[in-house]
Amino acid sequence: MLLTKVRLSKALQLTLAVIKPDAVAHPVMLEAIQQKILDHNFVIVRCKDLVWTRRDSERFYAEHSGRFFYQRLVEFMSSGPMRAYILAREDAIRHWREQMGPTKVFRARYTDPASLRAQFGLTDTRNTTHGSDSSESARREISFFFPDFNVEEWLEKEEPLFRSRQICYDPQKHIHTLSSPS
Ligand code: 3AN
Repeated sequence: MLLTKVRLSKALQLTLAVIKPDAVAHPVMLEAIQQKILDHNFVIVRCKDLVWTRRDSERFYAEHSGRFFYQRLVEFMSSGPMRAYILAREDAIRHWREQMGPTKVFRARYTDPASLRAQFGLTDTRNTTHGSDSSESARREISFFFPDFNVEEWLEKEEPLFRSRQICYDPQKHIHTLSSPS
């Protein structure tokens, strides 16, 4: 367990972040993305590795059915292991999307060369990461990936504790936990 030095003074927002199969397949990319999450002071509330069925992929991306890239997307997202996180931070949704960069890798390389998609993205489909784009989609997506997690309850009970107590990082489980009150 590592004690972190993060001071969390502002209200924490939750977002859903996913490392997609293209990046999980490469240990160096996976490690770099995980490090970026820690370096940018996100609190990792939950983390899990999972593999989607094609049906999971179709349900999650239902809003894109009919788009030219839909078949390619659902196939890719059910092609191998992914890592999903619930992240907390002040303005977490915007900050995580900033770290990802634009959807299109070619554009990302021009406009946001330090972003994850610019650095590691292969194509517009295989673009390393996912992040919720609003608090409504964060709620929906968190419950899609973590059906047992209660957003309201966490915001009410855990959020104040994460802001008032010291937190520790568990490198084995890849999550932050509260240190015991002194
Ligand atoms: P973002 O992930 O940046 O929020 P969305 O929600 O528009 O982007 O698209 C969901 C996913 O669909 C993207 N992450 C990407 O994998 C895929 N996608 C979006 N646009 C394209 C495109 N023009 N060509 C290929 N794949 C795309």
